[in-house]
Amino acid sequence: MKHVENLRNFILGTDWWTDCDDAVALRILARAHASGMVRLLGVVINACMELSVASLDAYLTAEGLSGIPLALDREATDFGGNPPYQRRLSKLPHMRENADGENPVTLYRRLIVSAERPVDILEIGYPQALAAFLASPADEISPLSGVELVSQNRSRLWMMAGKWDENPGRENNFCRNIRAASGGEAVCRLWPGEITFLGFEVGRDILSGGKLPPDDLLAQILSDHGSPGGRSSWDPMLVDLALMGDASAAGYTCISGRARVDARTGENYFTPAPDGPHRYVVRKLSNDDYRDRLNWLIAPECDFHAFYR
Ligand SMILES: [Ca+2]
Repeated sequence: MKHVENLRNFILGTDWWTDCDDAVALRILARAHASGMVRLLGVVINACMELSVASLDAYLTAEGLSGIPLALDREATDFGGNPPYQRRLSKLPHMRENADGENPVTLYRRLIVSAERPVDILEIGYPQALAAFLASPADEISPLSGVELVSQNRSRLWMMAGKWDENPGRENNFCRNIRAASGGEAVCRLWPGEITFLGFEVGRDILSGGKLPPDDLLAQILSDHGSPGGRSSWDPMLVDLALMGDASAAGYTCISGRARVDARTGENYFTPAPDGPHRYVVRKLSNDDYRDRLNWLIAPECDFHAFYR
């Protein structure tokens, strides 16, 4: 285990919406937190349905993370679709409902101001709440703007979004609606440091979660989603990449440059440049290598410390 003073701090943004790979990703993060490898400071839900906080609070509680600060973007009700696994989760023990969810901008500002170390921001959902934080002005929490807080903290951003093997590319987290597109444009323009993107093309063909025992809660979520044999691994691959903290060690090469998102369409563009602030990852291992790694990380018998040592 890494020494406690070297603990990395994470804040996760998740849509917790119609896809189930967020739940796979959260299991890995919960284990990283429980094992003392990182400190998960809080979670921002950036798509809102009536059971958003109740279902996520119940899942986090079941995964050993009760009481973690939770925020909810209550305005983000327009993504469409029918979230398939939240109702069953909301019947499990939990303490909080939507009314208890903090304002996302307040949560980002509060947690980053009080962090004593750089905070890694992980985003596996829609980017508008993160964009609103970046654009936030001075307030009673801090005299600094959101952008200034990120600069001062030296935060890094890891983001599952975009499709980078095409230019322009189209992917759900940027393209779902105008809220997602304008948020994506703002994050790419305003974020004052490094951004590492993991795109649609990276996770699509890696199906994880199909080897879980049937009585595992995560297996139930995958089944409720209609993916009992495993689901594309966009979000868990992003979390694993951020936990490794090093793209090469996590099994990727990187293309550096500058990313841009069209605020109206959500299409993403990339201009390569060796010294650019943005990069996207490209797989360098076989599909089976990534799948087996993720399946092990979520398995009941996984020795988490041994894996990330
Ligand atoms: Ca997601």
